[in-house]
Amino acid sequence: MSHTPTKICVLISGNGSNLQAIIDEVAAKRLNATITGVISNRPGAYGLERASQAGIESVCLDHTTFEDRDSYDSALKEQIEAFGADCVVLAGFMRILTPEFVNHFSGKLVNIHPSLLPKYKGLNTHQRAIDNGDKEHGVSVHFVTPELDGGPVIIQSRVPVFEDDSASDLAERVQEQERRIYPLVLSWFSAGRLMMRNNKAVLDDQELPESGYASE
Ligand code: NHR
Ligand code: GAR
Repeated sequence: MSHTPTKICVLISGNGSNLQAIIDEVAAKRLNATITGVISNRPGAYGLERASQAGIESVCLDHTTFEDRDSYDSALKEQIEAFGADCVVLAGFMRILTPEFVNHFSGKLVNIHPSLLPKYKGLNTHQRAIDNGDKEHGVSVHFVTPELDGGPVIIQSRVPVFEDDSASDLAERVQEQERRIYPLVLSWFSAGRLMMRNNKAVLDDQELPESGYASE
């Protein structure tokens, strides 16, 4: 069955390697979607350059030029609506979003977080995994809810932590997995197979377990 392409709006703050992975999957026709716009909260984010290279509209909404979180988030909401999005993808987006914003896009808003949630919510996850002597680390894609990094997990991918890893070694290993799983999740979403119901992630009408889809 074919569907109309899902309209995706991607929110970034930096490099945009996840954005690039999504751009590439759309270009390869493995993801039935259109990226209608990219928004960065940071001027000079390299992801803005990637968007322009791919001919995608992009906007910088610099949070430092807004009075408070409410006014920032309402500008963000208007810009997303102007792009006409069915799905809002946080891809290295570094601003906490207000409950009003999150609830408005409930079920359409996803994030990729660099840890095996519920471990290491928040920032500096790679260094925290190393400092705790973890043998395993990874990444989670989850629906965004008002609870920071607390929304239902859709999928996780695990990587080993080696003895002499630096945080950037580990980040690189994790990001290799990110580029695999984020487009996969978006392909489920665009096929109408993935939704959030009663604060659970549901794939093909089945509630996913706490750690999300069991890949391998
Ligand atoms: N907003 C809500 N309501 N819920 C979530 O689950 C969210 C969210 C906004 C962003 C991404 C998240 C991550 O994957 C995310 C999930 C930023 C911070 C943060 O502390 C924490 C978690 C995440 C993103 N940001 C600081 C702030 O004051 C700014 C830090 C900076 O600019 O470097 O917003 O990790
Ligand atoms: C990714 O590793 C993502 O998991 C992480 O930032 C990186 C962004 O990379 N996200 C967060 O830490 C969110 N707070 P990218 O800009 O190259 O996609």
